[in-house]
Amino acid sequence: MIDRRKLLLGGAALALSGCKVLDDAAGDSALHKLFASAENLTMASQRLLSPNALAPTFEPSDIRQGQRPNGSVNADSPEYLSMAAAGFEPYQLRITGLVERPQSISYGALRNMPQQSQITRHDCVEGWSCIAKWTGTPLSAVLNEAKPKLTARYAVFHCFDAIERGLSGEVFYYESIDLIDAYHPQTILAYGLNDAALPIAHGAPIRLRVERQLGYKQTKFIHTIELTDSLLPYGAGKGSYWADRGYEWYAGI
Ligand SMILES: Nc1nc2c(c(=O)[nH]1)N[C@H]1C(S)=C(S)[C@@H](COP(=O)(O)O)O[C@H]1N2
Ligand SMILES: [Mo]
Repeated sequence: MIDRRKLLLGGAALALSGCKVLDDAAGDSALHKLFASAENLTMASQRLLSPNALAPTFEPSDIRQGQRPNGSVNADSPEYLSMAAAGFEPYQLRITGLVERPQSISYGALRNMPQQSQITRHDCVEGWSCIAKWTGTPLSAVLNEAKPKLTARYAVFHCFDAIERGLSGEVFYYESIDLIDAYHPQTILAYGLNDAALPIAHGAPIRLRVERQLGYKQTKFIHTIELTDSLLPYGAGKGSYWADRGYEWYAGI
C-alpha cells in the first residue's frame, strides 16, 4: 500500500522535526496525482479496516516552532472585526440544517463544554508539516447538542474569510467532512493552539481539527456548521473550496 505519510515527509527521519519545508522535487502536480490515485484506497482502508484508528500524537518536546500560518490569515467583515475587537466574546457558533435542535453556542459556552488537547502533525499539500498542540471541544459533543437527523450525512463548515474576491463577488471558504470523521474521537473544534487562545492567523475563534486528513480540511474561521444529506448545493458541488478546484474531497493522510 502507498504510505502517503512517508511520501509527504520524504522519510521517517523528518517525522519528528516540527515544521519542515520539504524537498519539492516532486512538484505539486506530481504529488497531487499520487494523492488522487491513492484517495479511494486510503478512504477504504481508514473506513473499513480501522474507522476509529487514531492519527499519531506527539510529545511537547516535538513542538519545535510555531504553527505556520497558511491560506487566509484573517477575515475582514465588519461583523468579524467587531467580534475580534471584543476578544470574540460575542461569537456564536451556529449549528443548522438536518438537526432536531438548531444551536447557537456562545464562545464562552463552547469553552465550558468537554475539552480535549492533542499534539498532532499538520500536513499541508504544499509540502510542509508542523507539530502543534490543539485544544478544543470534541465535535461529537457539539453535534450531540443539536441531534443530527437520521438523514444527515455530512457536516459543512461555513467560514468568515473571503478567500477570493472578484467582479462576481466574494467566495467564502467552505469545507465538509462526513459524519464518520465528524464523530472520530480526535475531531475537535479548536479554540486553543500551543496553550494560548487560537490566534487570528490560525482561524480564531474556532477552527476544525480532523487529524487524519490534510491541511486544507482543517477549516479556520468557522461561523456555521450545517448538516446535510448532499454536498451538491455547495460551491461547485463538492462541498469544499479546494475539492471544487481539483484536490481530493477525502484528503486522507
Ligand atoms: N477558512 C479557511 N480555512 C483554511 C484555509 C483557508 O484559507 N481558509 N486554508 C487551509 C490550508 S490550505 C491549510 S494548510 C491550513 C493552514 O492552517 P494554519 O494557518 O493554522 O497553519 O488551513 C486550512 N484551512
Ligand atoms: Mo494547506
